[in-house]
Amino acid sequence: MHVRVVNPNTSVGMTRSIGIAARAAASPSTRVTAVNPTMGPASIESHYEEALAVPGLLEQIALGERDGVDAYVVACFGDPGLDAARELARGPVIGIAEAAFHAASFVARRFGVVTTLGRTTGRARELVDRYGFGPACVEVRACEIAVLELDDPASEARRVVADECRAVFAAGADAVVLGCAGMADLCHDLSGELGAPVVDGVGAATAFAESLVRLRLRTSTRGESAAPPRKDFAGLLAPFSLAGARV
Ligand code: 5HY
Repeated sequence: MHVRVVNPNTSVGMTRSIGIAARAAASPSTRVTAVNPTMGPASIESHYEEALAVPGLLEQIALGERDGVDAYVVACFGDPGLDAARELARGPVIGIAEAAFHAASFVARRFGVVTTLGRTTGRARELVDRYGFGPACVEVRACEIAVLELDDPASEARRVVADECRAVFAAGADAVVLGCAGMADLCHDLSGELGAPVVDGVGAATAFAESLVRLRLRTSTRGESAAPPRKDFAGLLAPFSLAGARV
């Protein structure tokens, strides 16, 4: 099978590390390709950047459909464009936040989230509630570290993330969800150091995507996830006009 992991921002270095995390979670027989759009923000840390990342994400989903991809991962913790991607894709589309919350709920009664900038905690809390994990989520904490700083070996990121994980456990959590695709490479070391589950959404989403394909489950073509109706798009978005229903 072929799982395509889409980093919706345009930072190639982050896409590379996301691909490494995804392949580590996938079966050896699964082909995992990690891509990012050629248009859009270098990182996603605001509603404005999230909104402007979605066209590039959807373009990558359309390209994946041409390539016969079996399932997709939206590798950004805000799960941007997830519902729209599900209208385009035949196979399953998994957001890393949704996947991480589910994975945490399978191994712990209560979990917390450690994310990047404080301004992103509102979206994280909103997704916790949207996906039905409000009662299970004891805290959402921010490291106040920029997404692209996570990739900088000279930064204090790893220490700060570990400190915030400890604070989440002190608040009563039994597991921690890492709130950024760029934290994926910290997951296993932190889990060992802290002696409790630390969940990375990239790996969780990749594993869930594989399982759904194995279960022969595809995104429904009914109701809200049916293909969008034909419609003209003007201006820069003219190429996003769709030919019609997906088969
Ligand atoms: C992410 N931004 O996973 C989110 C994290 C965040 O560019 N990739 C990004 O801070 O919301």
